[in-house]
Amino acid sequence: MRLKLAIQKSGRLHDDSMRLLKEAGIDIGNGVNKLKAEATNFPLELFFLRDDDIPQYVEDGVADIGFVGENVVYEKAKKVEVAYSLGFGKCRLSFAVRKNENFTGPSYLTGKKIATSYPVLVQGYLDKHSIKAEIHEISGSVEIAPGIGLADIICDLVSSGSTLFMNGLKEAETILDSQAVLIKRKALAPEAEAILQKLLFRVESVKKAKRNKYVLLNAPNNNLEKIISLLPGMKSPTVVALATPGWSSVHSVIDESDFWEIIEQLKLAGAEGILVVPIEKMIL
Ligand code: PRT
Ligand code: ZN
Repeated sequence: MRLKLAIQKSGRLHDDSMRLLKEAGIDIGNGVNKLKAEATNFPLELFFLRDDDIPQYVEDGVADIGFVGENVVYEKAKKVEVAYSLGFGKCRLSFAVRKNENFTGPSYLTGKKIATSYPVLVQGYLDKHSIKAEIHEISGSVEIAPGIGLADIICDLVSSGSTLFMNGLKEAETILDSQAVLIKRKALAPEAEAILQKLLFRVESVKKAKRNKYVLLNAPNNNLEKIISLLPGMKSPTVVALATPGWSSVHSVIDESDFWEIIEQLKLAGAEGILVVPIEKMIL
């Protein structure tokens, strides 16, 4: 059997979804049609769909799993499970007001006209704050609504903020932080679940590798202990004697978030010839 994965046919999530599969060592054959494709070296079948339709297809079992934005998952509110955060497609769903206006908090929305493609999420926010406002659902170009007098406020996805800026709007309040996630059907067959676990194991090792760097450096033996203490490594650093007496080569793995600070300290401790190399896969 094959695990059936739905991904976006074209759009912002398509390329990153395909890249992730490739990095996980999964080759996708050239599909005979544009709707489906099969992996040549992994029990996976791909369906190319509009992102809005993916939760429904997963709920119905047409696909077992899907890659889709959390914004779509929560707006569609289908019976699917969010199983894993994929780390791409990051954005936020935010209210935005005209740039000369002051959003003073949720009560500011009372009685206002709000244009959005996310009526369910916006209504949820209004209900949570016991606020009554008018929601105008529009499917695209939400940012032009205040300019043409259709709405006072919008609620739309933002990433860089330049779309809002170009339309004379400013971000006021975020109601959802979103990224692409892996959703799965509730009650997946055990065989499908086993393939999913294999896929997740690969995806996780790709993600871990991206967060870490392999570091090689030369250390004077008289300060070797200090240098080793700065480098945690997966177990402990590898130390190899250099041909030059009194020096060793030290190899280790460090986390991206600690990276610059550790490099600074290593230099202060006398480390030289520091090489930092990307890691392709990391299996712990
Ligand atoms: O055809 P299909 O229905 O599949 O695609 P679509 O047009 O509905 O979606 P698409 O490809 O635009 O976006 C797919 C997913 O990408 C979204 O559901 C989000 O999860 C994610 N994503 C990440 C974004 C953005 N960033 C984003 N910036 N989706 C849309 N935008 C839009 C936003 O709506 C606004 O118009 O980009 C504009 C704002 O961007 P900035 O950078 O100017 O702030
Ligand atoms: Zn869409």
